[in-house]
Formats: sequence, C-alpha cells, structure tokens
Amino acid sequence: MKDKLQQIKEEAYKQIQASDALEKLNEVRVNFLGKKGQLTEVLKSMKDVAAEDRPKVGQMVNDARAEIEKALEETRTKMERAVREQQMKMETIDVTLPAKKDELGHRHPDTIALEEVERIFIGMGYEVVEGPEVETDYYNFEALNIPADHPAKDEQDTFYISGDFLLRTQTSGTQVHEMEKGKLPIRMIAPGRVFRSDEVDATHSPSFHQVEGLVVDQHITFADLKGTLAEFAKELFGEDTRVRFRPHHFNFTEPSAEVDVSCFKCGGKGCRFCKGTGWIEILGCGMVHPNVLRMSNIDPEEYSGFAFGMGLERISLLKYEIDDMRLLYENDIRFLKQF
Ligand code: 2U9
Repeated sequence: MKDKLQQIKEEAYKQIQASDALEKLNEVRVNFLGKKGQLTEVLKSMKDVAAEDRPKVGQMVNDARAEIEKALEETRTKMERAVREQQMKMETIDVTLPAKKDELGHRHPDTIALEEVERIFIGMGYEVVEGPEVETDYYNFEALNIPADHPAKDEQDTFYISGDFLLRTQTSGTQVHEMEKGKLPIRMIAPGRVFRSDEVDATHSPSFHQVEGLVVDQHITFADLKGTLAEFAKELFGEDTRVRFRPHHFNFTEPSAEVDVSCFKCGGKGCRFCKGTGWIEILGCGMVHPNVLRMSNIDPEEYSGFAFGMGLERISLLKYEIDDMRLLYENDIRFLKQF
C-alpha cells in the first residue's frame, strides 16, 4: 500500500510539473483527487485492509492527498503570478513614444458659405427654416404654379419615389409649408439639400444645396427685392459690388429676374474669371406669383412678396475660386483645409 501511494504521488508530481496551463492543472486535480480519482480509488479499497491497519493506512492516504494538494496549490500560485507578470509587461506604456496628433476636422466650404449667407439674412431680420427632403408633388410643383406638363416634372429631371412622393428639386416646399401656417408677415430663408436627375460633371451633381428666400407682407415691391439683394451682394462679395437684374421667367414669380454681381476679381472691367463680361450670375428672383399666394390662402390683393433662390455650391465655388464642383463632394481633408 505504501508503495502504491508513493507511486501515485510521483505520478501526480510528474503531471503537475508537466502542466503548462491552469486548465491542465485542474485536470490533474480531477485525475488524482476527484470522485473517480486515483487516490479516491485507494480509499475505496480500504475495506480490503485489515481492520487494525486501517487507521494507519487512512493516515497515509490523507497525507498523500495533502501533499498533492500542496503541490497543486503552489504550482497554481506560480502560474497565476506568471500570467499577471506577462499582462503587466504587455500593458506597459512606453512614455518615450511620440504622442498621437489631435486630428481636427474642418468646416466644409459649403458650410462656411451657408453660415455667411445665414449671418447676412439673420442680420436683416430673417428666420432660417428647414423643411423635408421628401415632398409631395403638390409642395414641390403644383403649389409653385408649375403645371403638370412642365419639363421639370419629367422623370428624367426628378427622382420620384412612389405615388405622390418625390425627392424635392428645390427647397420651395418649405416656404409653402410656412405660408400655410397663416402667420404673416414672413421673412425667411430655406437652406437645404435638393435632388435632380443630373449627370455628374464640373458644374452638376444629382444632389446639391440651395438657399431660397421669401418675404411676404403688405406693400412689398420690386424695390424691396432690389435693395435686399444689393445689400446681400455687398456683404458677401465686398462693399464695391454692384448688382444687375436681367429679365427671366420662373413659374412661381412674376416678374422674374436673374441677378449678376460685378466681378469681384476685376471690379467689372472683364477678366478670365468673369469670361470677359465683368459680371457673374449668382441667383434668380422675382415677385411671388399671385397664384402661389392664393393657393396658400394669402390674399394677393392685400399681400405681396418677393422670393429668390441660389445654388449654395455655386456660391462656394465662386467665393473660394474652386473650379470643379466634384471637389466639394470628395471630403478630402487636404482640400477642405484650404478654406
Ligand atoms: C415660393 C415662391 C417663390 C424661389 C426662387 C429662384 C428664383 C431661382 C434657382 C437658382 C439656382 C434654383 O439652385 S438653382 O438652380 N432658383 O432662380 N428660386 S425665385 O421662389 C419661390 C420659392 C417659394 C413659395
């Protein structure tokens, strides 16, 4: 019996020494001390030992168990310490490494231009109102006096979703929603993303941004429109900027005009920037069509208004002298950082 116990102990020590992980050590414990372990088997065979020898043999088995447990415990402690030391080594911070740079982003030129446009109109008492990018046919076209057979409504020009829904081609629906609220006077600008089924090139994109404006009050005249836009142009492009109104046609305004500013590069003499004309087109405008007022329950006999619209990207390209609109959509930080 003594030899047998010695043999079990030696085998246990061997396996403990060979264990290279806590899981293995646990297996050794089960193998020797578990319910069906080798030492437990010895205890079970005690019935074959002579009654007078049992206390002595029992003591020997218990001693063997205590010794194996001690070896297991010592090895477990050693292993845990080694794991902790390894972890500490891996988590060591090398304070001599160069610090991570704080990479700051940059405002997009469209954002800079929009904030400038908003600042100017807010200074004149306008409110900034945003509206939905998904509109119904009514708010995008019909309420703006655009008839069913108008080319802008063609599937080649407008992204239709389903039934009555479409992606707005202009932000004008936002002004219609505002007029329908019935609170007058209105002095607002509506900036936002619009969508048109256009091919991408240096001056076109299927998604771009507009800033439209609307004023509705009693006694609003074309003189108010001219004065407002002349002031806007001076603030945006410089004190010496002059404006020129050319007759145009829009369904939602009558009369309508396109507006040019004197070239801020050559002062109007003519240069490469303004293609020798001295003028640069920046926006469209006009007096709100009486049909448009009437459809939103505003009496055109009592109230009148003016509206204008500009492409935000066009303003950024001009102001920051960028020659390709596609650069505005790439979000390359090396490009964005220049403004
Ligand atoms: C309501 C009534 C009238 C908005 C207007 C323009 C003229 C205009 C273009 C500029 C370049 C669109 O981005 S662009 O292609 N816009 O010329 N927009 S008047 O008129 C309105 C809007 C809402 C209720």
